[in-house]
Amino acid sequence: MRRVASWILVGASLVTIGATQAPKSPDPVKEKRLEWFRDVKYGMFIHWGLYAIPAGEWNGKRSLGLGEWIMNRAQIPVKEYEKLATKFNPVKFNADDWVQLAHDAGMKYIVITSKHHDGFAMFKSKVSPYNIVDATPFKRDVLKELADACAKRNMRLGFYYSQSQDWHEPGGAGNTWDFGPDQGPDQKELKPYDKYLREKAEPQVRELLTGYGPIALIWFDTPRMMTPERGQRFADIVRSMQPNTLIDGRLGTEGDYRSTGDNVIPAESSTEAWETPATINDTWGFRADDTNWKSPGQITFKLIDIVSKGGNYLLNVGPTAEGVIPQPSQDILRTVGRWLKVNGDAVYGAQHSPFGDELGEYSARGAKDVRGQKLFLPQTEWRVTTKPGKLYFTFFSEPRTPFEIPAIKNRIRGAYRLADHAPLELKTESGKTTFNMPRPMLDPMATVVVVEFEGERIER
Ligand code: JFZ
Repeated sequence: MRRVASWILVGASLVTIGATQAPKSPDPVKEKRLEWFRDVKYGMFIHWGLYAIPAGEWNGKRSLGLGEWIMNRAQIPVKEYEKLATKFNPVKFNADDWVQLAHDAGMKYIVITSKHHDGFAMFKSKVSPYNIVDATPFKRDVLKELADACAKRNMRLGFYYSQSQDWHEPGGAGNTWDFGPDQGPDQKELKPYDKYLREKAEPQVRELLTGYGPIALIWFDTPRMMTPERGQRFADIVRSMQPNTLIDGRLGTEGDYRSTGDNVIPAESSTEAWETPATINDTWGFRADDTNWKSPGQITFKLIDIVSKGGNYLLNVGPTAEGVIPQPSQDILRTVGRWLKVNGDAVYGAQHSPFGDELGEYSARGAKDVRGQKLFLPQTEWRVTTKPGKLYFTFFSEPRTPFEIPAIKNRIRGAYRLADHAPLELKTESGKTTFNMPRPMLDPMATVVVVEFEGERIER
């Protein structure tokens, strides 16, 4: 077994994420569970909780970092932070609108925070009164409303659940300012961590798998102190209650797919199922001051880049305390959605590139990146995805010279532009096939050319 661990600074603390990659033969039950996940490619992440009220500011002072980490960054005592619940009243929340947005955006699944590190449940819970129904004036179970809205539109729904960090509970990991240091590695109980797991986290995961219909996946996160045994208890709950529910790569024991680091897109393809969780600006939970939006063009590139490497893109929005997804996020997502309506064949159900040279190359001078790994110099001119008998070349800029299709053994049958099915003339000379892109490119964001070949798969 190879253990891939990446370290990253989150807030003020060091977190480790491990994903175990076992080079064993694929488990057919797991592959069956993963079928839909491998096809959908693009999902909406939603980080929503009490932290949307301070929105990056505490006691009139800007608190830097991720919006949902404010309790930790500003070391807000539980007794203080709890008061936010009495003010949480997102009267503009409308589950149907959110699902409609995901649909318009071309996203095929939604993952929402059911409980983030702050410990506040965004659903009715019998095991802790610290939840949206029992502790807020709003009193509505937003997860239930979202589950109903998703069911109506055939949108798959998954729940993020912070299994280890819970800053509200003395036993949960992470709250050192109220409760002192976490349980040490010597396993001497400094804090009643297992009591928290058994009395809050595990029963809440059971609740999530009971009252909300079929759950597409549970997105566990930051597995501090998650020994394989502790992780397995969660896996057993999920498997026994909803055997089709996927487990992400951050439980602390083997899940169904690999989660990359936040906003990290791997340099190369992988046939293993994987997902990049990513922000649309620089925060997950809403911050009033973060307007560093990625453009629709950047998002389209990242999506195609990810799909051409065999992964999924889980792109986040952070709704406000009123229950509104920020307008810039909506506009950006809908612009990408309009592109996908025309060009979605290159994405949904498509597989990774049969080539690879187009992605870029490692620095020949042996340079290292910030993580100390070999520096990869990406190329961004084009990407390719594939389906049986078809290659989808997506161009992000106009190739200056005739475009040369990488050498394949299959006979090429023809080529056309996906958006309008306009045929493209192919030239074959001494075994090399080229075409000229029509100018100007039809779409300033990206233009897809479909090349049809004989046979199902590319032979090289
Ligand atoms: C975690 C959370 O702490 C954060 O608030 C957010 O919910 C995000 C999606 O997940 O942060 C992480 C977890 C793992 C890595 C980076 C940030 N990682 O593996 O690089």
